[in-house]
Parts: sequence; C-alpha cells; structure tokens
Amino acid sequence: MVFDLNMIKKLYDAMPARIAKARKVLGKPLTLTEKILYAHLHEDQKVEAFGRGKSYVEFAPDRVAMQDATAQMALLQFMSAGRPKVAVPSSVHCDHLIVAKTGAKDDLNIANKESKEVFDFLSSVSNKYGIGFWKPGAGIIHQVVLENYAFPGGMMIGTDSHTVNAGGLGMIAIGVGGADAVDVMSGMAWELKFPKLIGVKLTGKLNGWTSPKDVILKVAGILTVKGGTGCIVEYFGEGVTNMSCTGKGTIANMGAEIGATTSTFGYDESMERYLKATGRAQVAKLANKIKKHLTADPEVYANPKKYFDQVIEIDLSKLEPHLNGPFTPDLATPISKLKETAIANGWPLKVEVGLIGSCTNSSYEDISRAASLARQVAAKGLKTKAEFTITPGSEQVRYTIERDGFIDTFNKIGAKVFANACGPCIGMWNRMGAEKQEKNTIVHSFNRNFQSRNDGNPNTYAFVGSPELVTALAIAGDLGFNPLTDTLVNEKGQHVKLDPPVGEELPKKGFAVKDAGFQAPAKDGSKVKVSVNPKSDRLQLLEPFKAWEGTDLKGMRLLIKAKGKCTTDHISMAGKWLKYRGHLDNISNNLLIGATNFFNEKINSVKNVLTGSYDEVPKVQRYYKSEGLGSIVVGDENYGEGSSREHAAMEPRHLGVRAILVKSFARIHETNLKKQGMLALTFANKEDYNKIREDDVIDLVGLTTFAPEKPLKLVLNHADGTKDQITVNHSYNQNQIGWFKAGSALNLMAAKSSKPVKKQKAKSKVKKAASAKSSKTAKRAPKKAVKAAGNKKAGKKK
Ligand code: MIC
Ligand code: SF4
Repeated sequence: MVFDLNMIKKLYDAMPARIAKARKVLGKPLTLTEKILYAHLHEDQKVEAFGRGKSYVEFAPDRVAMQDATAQMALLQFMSAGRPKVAVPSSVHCDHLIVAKTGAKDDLNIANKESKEVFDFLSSVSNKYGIGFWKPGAGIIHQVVLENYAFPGGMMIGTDSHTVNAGGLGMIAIGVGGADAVDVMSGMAWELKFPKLIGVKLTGKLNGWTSPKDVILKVAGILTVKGGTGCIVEYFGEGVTNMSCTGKGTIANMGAEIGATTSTFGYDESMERYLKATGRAQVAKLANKIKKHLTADPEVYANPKKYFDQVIEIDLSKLEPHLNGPFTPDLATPISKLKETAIANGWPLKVEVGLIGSCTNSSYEDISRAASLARQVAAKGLKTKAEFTITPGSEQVRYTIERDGFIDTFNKIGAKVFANACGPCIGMWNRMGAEKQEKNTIVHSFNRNFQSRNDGNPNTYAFVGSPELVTALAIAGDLGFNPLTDTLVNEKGQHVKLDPPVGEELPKKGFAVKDAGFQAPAKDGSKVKVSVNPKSDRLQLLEPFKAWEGTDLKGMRLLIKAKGKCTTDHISMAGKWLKYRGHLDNISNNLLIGATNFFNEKINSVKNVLTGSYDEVPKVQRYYKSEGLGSIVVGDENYGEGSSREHAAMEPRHLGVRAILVKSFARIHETNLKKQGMLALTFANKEDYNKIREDDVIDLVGLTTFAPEKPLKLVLNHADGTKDQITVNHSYNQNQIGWFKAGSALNLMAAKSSKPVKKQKAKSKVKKAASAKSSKTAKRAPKKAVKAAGNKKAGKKK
C-alpha cells in the first residue's frame, strides 16, 4: 500500500523550482541536505543564505511519526491545541510498551492486557484526529516508517531520536520532543537552527565480516557522542552506492548516537530497489523523474571540502568490524584489538547473551546474514554458548523471514524470538537474574548501551555490534573471539572456523505479510470520543505550566550537581518507568534517579538543604516544591544526550525546577527544555561548574531584560557567607523567550490564537507552588471521565 502519494507528488512537482531558487540565493552548488531543507521552508520563511549553526529557520515538514511511549505526552498536548485534525500525515506506533520475556506471542498478549488503557487511548486519539495507528506487534516505529512512509527528498519529524533512520531512504528525518510534533500537527512552522554539514565519503566496498553497522561504529569512534551536535551528516561516494538501502538506514539510525541532527544519503538504485520491494514502485517512478534533485550537485561530491564544514573519509575495503562499548556507544574497538582491550579493562569475557534486531538492525539483509552463521552451528558440529534472542523490526520482516526459514534456523540454535518491538533495547526485558546485579557481558545489535539500559542491571557490560558479529560472539560465548582469524573447538574436539556471513539484500520471493497491524483513522473523527479515567495511574490530562512571574529568580536551591554522563536515561529512566509516560506526576518520581551526585558520588542521593539529610532526588525536589522554593540542576557535558523523551524536561518543570545549567546540551533535550518553559543555560566559563556548592542559595539575574545573545548572571550565595557571581549563556531567540515567558510553547501557541490552552480538567486550577503536593494532582482530577478537546470550536481555528 502506498500512503500519501499525492503529498509526495506535490512536493516533487515543486522541488526543482525551489532548489533552483535556493541555488541562486546561495550562489553555489548545493548539497543534498541543503536541497531538502530549502525545499521545505515554511511559506512564511524568507529564502536567504542561512548561517550554518546560527540562523533559526522555519520549516514545513511533510509528516510526523510518534511512538507509544512519547505519543501519549505529544497527543495529550495536541488535544490541548483544540485542532480538529492533524495538519500533515501522521502516524502512531505501539512498540515501546511490550516486555520481552518468554517469546513474541505470550509477551504481546500480556502487553495488550497490561497496557490496554494506553493502547486504547492512542488508538482512539489517532482515530479522532486522522492519525494512522499501528497496533502493538506491528513493528518498531522506524522500521515501519522505512517500509511505508519514508521517501527520498522528504522531510519528517518524529518523537523519537531514531527517527533519523529514514535518512537511509534519502529523507531529512529528525527526532524531536512531543511539543515540536504538536506544532507541525497543528499546521504551524517548525523551527530548527540551520545545521552545520558533515560530509562522510565512503570509498571501496564492504566485504566479508564488515557491515554498514561498522561504518557508524567507526564514525561514532571518530566523532564521539557529541561530535555531530548541530550537524547533519551527508554520506556519499562509491561505498554508498554499493550498499543496500536498509544498510544506509542502519548508519542513519545510529547517527543519533553522535548527537547528529540527522544523516542522509542521495537517491540511488538501492533505494529504488527497496521502494519497489516494499510495494512503492509508484514512489520510485516519481523519484526517478527528479533524480538529480534528490542528490547533491556533482561539484559538491567532487570537491567536498569546499562545501561541507567537516569531511571524513572511510575506505570500506579496509574497514574492520567493530564492537562499541561498554556503557557508551562511541567507545569503538576494532575486532582485532577487542581481546586485549577487554582484558586490559577487566571487561567480563564470557558473553552471556547475544541479541539481534531492533529498529536499527533487523532488515531482511541483516537477518539473512546472521542466519548464515546460525546455519554453520549445526553444519560444523558447534554448540551456541550464549543465549540468543531476535527482535524483528516489523511484522512484515518477521513474516517474511519465517516464510524463508530463518526463524527455524535460529530456533535450532535455541534462539528466542521476541515480539516486533523495542523490548530489550529499552529495558523492556524481563531478564532472569538481572536483579542480582552481577557483573556480566552482553552483546547486541541495538544502538545504545548506556548503563542499566537493557536489563536494569548497572553491572551489565553491553556492547554494540553488527548482527553478524553479535551472532558470532554468541556462538563462541567469548568476547575475545575474533571470527576473522580464530577457530572454535566443536563437539568432536575439532578446530573449525566460521565462514564469513552471506545474505540477501531483499527477499527473492518478495516481502509478505498477513496482517501488518495498521488501523486507518476515521474519515470524520468528530464523533469519536476520547476519554481518560481520572483515577488512572497511566494517563493524566495535562495542566498548563505557570507563566513566568516577571521577576528574577531569587533564593533557589541546588537540586543536584550531576557528575559525568547524564543522558535522558539518567534523567528519566525507561524500563519499568515507561509505564508512566502518559502520567506526568507519576513519572516525575523517576526524576534524575540515575544521575550521580557530584558531592557524594552516589546515585539518587542528594542533600535536602532544608533538613540537612540525604534523600532520593524526586523526594527532595517535591519537598522544595512544597516549601515554595525553586531549584536548579547543574550538569556536565552533552547533558540530555540520547533520547527525545520530553519527560526529561517536563518532570523537572512539573516539580518546580527552574533552570538547568550545564557545560553543554544535547540538541533535542535543549529544545525540549525551552519548549516546556524551562531555562536551559550553559556556563560561559566551564570551570565555573566547580564553583557550585551543595548548600548554595542561588539567584538568577537578568531575566527582566532577557534577550537573544545576552548572557544572564548567576549569584551563588555560599553557606560560609561568601559569594560568587558567574556568567551563564543561553541560545534563546526572541520567539523562544516568548515560550519561557508564557510558561511553555504550548501556552504561547494558545495565547497567540487568543484562546487559552484547553484546560484538560473540568475544574482545572493552577496550584500555588508552595502548597502543591504534586502527588495529589491526579487525585484532584474530576470524578467522571473527561472528554478530549472538543471539535465544535475547532473549525474556527484555522
Ligand atoms: C530510545 O531509544 O532511547 C527511545 C526509547 O526510543 C527514545 C524515546 C523514548 O524515550 O521514548 C528515543 O530514542 O528518543
Ligand atoms: Fe526502540 Fe531501541 Fe529503536 Fe529506541 S533505539 S526506537 S528503544 S528499538
């Protein structure tokens, strides 16, 4: 089935003229990234030569995708906007809420029972507002998007950091928080700082054990987790055209791990083949007609240094398979050095579990290559030493690989096939014995490996590699095994070597699926009712955040000075907490519980300066809130790295934190903070991080003249009576300052359309910070179910 063909056609018809205009204004040949971005400027945005890394620019993306764990908050906000229908094609995917335990069928049944309320909510909101809904079991958002919605030259946003996966099909696809999605679904412009451009030239050809995953593992090693911040990475060169479309998806997907805004590839035959194989020959036909506009101008790739801000070159013929980790996705080790590095660092050598699949590595090609290794287990008289699991990315892939015998092959090596969902990748893994917190090693083909992420055990050393390497390491059960050079001893005591993996890019017999799990929305959704039970502990309607009080912020306390890595997994943990993604007050009980307190080096233990005792972070913050005191959070580099979850911004806002002050931010998190009316600040002098003391009383000065490019001042009143004054920077533009003043971007949107944010409670009150014991918020909701934002008035809106 082809979705939204007319939208694609309309864009393609307009693209050549828009690109020509941009080329004229810029007076130079264009990269692919510039072509797509300039072709998607919002109608109110003047076409000019934007400053890379400087200008804020307004765009009009073609579509929006949301996954269940973030869609709840996004759609709760959208309901407040009072629009009758989404303004651009949008979709919701149920993939994050399925716990992997015994296997696909049982796990899915359990999830359907346990999260019924949430799935029903998402399904009815989708139905009402014209959003395509993919049921639990249909697949992981990014794989389903690649198979159905992504198209070359398009621009989309999605409420998940790995939305960037669609770059594999030549899109500019960007991960955002739910508030950004609300803008686009409401038909408003979407703002982004015009990115810098990194060009990655791939020469040669992948061979043997090396796969597309190794390209991004290598790039992550070069650029580190923050090296791509504010940048779009454009891949080109013969190595790219030699690679499958899904392989490109893998590279684009894990580009989130270097902080890149997104990654993209020029349209080529691999994309044409993929479009055709996934039932979209019509899209391929349209794309072929404007082919030259769907890749960079030839001068750019001939002389990349002139057109990109940074150029990296990788020779695929020489690239080694890599394994990245533990605890961070940019710690890249080539397979030839793995054993010695592991020994030197004390990484446990025994591999307990190998996990393949996820949104980044579950293509037909990936699975067929991994299966070619699994087949060798029996053929060579081996026995698989580690546990082995597979999480297919979509029902279409699962159905097809089952038909083609791969599942059977994996079953023979004792594999467990989990539901087509995120599962172990996001901590939805009921791993036996994890609670014992033993030091152990797992290897997986996912993209992130932050501490505790997969199984909740902080002592699990998780390594990221290609599905092929993961399979080989699981067979060997040994992190020190190099399949390129080493042999294994089989059941008969013979030394055998694994042959390099082989696979097929696309299924020879074509893809097949019985029930893809899609639910189309009602044509007229106005009669569809959406209800939220006020007693629910899973869903809670939102109240608007309070507007800025118009003064400087005086007398704040320090909630935590976080030490070292503080990703969104540390700020708002996933795993069992995913359950509360639709209930702001309940999920706020995980605020910063993974962060390390600089002063005592402990996790989830901060000083309550009013009582003098140490307690859990959320408890201390609720205490400050109940005392009517604002607080600030201090952090290190790349604060908020990782996911797009805006809960990491909404929770501190909800609990009364006023500012987040760090050495540097990850892009999505910084925007999420701004959107939710929080102050996102950076140290003008990073050394000032050391001046912040545990007992400080903190004043933030300069807000009454808050202006773009104008730093603010922080006065640190130390307990010993001394003071420090430090300068803090911000990146707010005028519009974003408006969000802060209004209390949130959503409040401002409502104010601009001269209609208050739809209060979602029958009798909604904004409570005084001083008296708000927030845990009572949910209980104060009206007794009877509250109907969703109505449509009666919505017709007048636009
Ligand atoms: C992730 O990979 O961390 C997630 C879970 O998909 C997140 C989204 C979320 O937290 O819901 C992401 O990458 O944005
Ligand atoms: Fe799901 Fe993992 Fe992909 Fe995030 S990275 S969308 S949790 S599979």
